[in-house]
Amino acid sequence: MEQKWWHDAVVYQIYPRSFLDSNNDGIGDLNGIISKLDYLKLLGINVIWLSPVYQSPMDDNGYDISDYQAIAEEFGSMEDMKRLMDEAKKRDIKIVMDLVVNHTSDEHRWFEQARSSKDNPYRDYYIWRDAKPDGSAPDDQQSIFGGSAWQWDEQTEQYYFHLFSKRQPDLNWENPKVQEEVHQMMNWWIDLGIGGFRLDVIDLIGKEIDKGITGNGPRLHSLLKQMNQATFGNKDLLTVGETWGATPEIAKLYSAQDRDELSMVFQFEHITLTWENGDKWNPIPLDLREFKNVLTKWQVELADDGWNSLFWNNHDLPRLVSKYGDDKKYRVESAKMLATCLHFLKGTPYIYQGEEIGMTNVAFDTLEQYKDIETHNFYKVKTEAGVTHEHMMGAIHENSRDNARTPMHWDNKPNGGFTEGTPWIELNPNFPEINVESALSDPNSIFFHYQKLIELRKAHPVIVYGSFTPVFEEHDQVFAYVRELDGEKLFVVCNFSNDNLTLDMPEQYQTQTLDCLINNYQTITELSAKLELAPYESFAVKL
Ligand code: TEU
Ligand code: CA
Repeated sequence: MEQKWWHDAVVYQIYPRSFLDSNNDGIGDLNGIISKLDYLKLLGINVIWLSPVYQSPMDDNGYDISDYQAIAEEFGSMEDMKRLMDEAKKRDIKIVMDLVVNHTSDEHRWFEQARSSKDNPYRDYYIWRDAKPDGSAPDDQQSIFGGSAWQWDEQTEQYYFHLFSKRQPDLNWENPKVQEEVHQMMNWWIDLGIGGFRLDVIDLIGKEIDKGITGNGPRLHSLLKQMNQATFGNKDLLTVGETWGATPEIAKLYSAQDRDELSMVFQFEHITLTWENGDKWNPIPLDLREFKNVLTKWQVELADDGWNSLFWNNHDLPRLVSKYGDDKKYRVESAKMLATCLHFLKGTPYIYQGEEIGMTNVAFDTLEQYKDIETHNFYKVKTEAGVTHEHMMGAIHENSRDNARTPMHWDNKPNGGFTEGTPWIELNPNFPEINVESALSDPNSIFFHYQKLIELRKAHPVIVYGSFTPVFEEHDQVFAYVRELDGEKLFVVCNFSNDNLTLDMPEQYQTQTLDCLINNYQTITELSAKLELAPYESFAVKL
């Protein structure tokens, strides 16, 4: 496998709205990010994935773009954006832009043109169909945000298609003009000096509407090859596709080196294990055996071909320590364990803002305190279908996207130092205990654990390129594995439970000479016949 700069990189995702507000209007902004680049440098990351900062009416917090080549006023200006890129570059940090091209905002000038008349040259940039004879929608395809995927347009008397909110009309990727416009826009950003793209719901662009195929459509990979050739192909950028429907086989189509499509994709198989039948509003407990099987499968299947993205959470998902750890008694231990578990796997790790200080899910009392469009749409859809308010509030507490979107905790001052104004969404009330200032003043904090993990990845090629072999495969509470490269062998053990455990250690791993790389309780000095593990204990040792 040809080595790439992003193989040993660690990416940090910023959700700008919730990161840091520099002008006290209650909304995070680009100047806020610039003022924290030294903090990110201290953490050690190489790349920032910036959630959308483009001009947008903010129906979906910027994932509804009305101008791809302008910055939303509330986030700053194009000058600020250029300054962010310059300042990041000085610190060897690259900026990966979020590319949302499955759809635009209904305020994008292409859509304004398209909806103005049936024969407008932009009409075909979007997907229009006639009503059925009885006036109803062309078919019963559903939006991912709930309700029909078809919206009636009064003026031109046709329906248009939207897989997300009705203010996010889907682009028609069958139209070569759409492809060209998007490629031009991408090249404009590449020329500005960005480090790559995170491609939002990219597996939807090959859709065949009339056959009801949305994900993994027949033209998807040829579209990506064309995009690659027309834009980032020979530019050595990091490109990561968001692909909810990827299996390892599909992931290799995107990311195998001879395919010339993307660097890597985000797969969600490990995430949806806690959703009953794929429904996040029916959360179910984590089955660690299943979780291990999924992660092991991805490690094994992409061992020689393709590349994994490694993540536990993002701006759409609950906080990792609440979902997979213990966000109360063992918050610090379990946050470190989860970090160790992920950062010793093969692939490129992603850290979501606040993860590095162990931020937790929030549980607002009322629906009104939530701001997310998906949360509100599904509350309505589900309660109208008979689901109780109590059930929905429980599901929202577990899985609402706003768990990830409450503002970053910088210190214990009012609003956690995020803003001196009124924050656009309330803070998690635990900010006085969990914040950056206190993390930086404690050498044993979660923050410094992440810093060490990032350093270790740079220092040990075995973490980046080594083989992966699971250990204790049948165990219900422990995820353990060995990584090996050119005679260097690492052994990683993670207790995912709050129990004290005793395991029988296979003879081959018993040793009195080892080097403990990282741990979250005592330093490991030897491995004997019995392995005693404290709640959420984890370590990585070099055998
Ligand atoms: O997410 C795609 C997507 O499918 C999610 O909406 C997902 O179904 C849900 O949030 C799971 O919790 C991407 C972006 O990451 C998301 O923020 C956008 O809202 C969406 O696309 C539309 O652009
Ligand atoms: Ca602001």
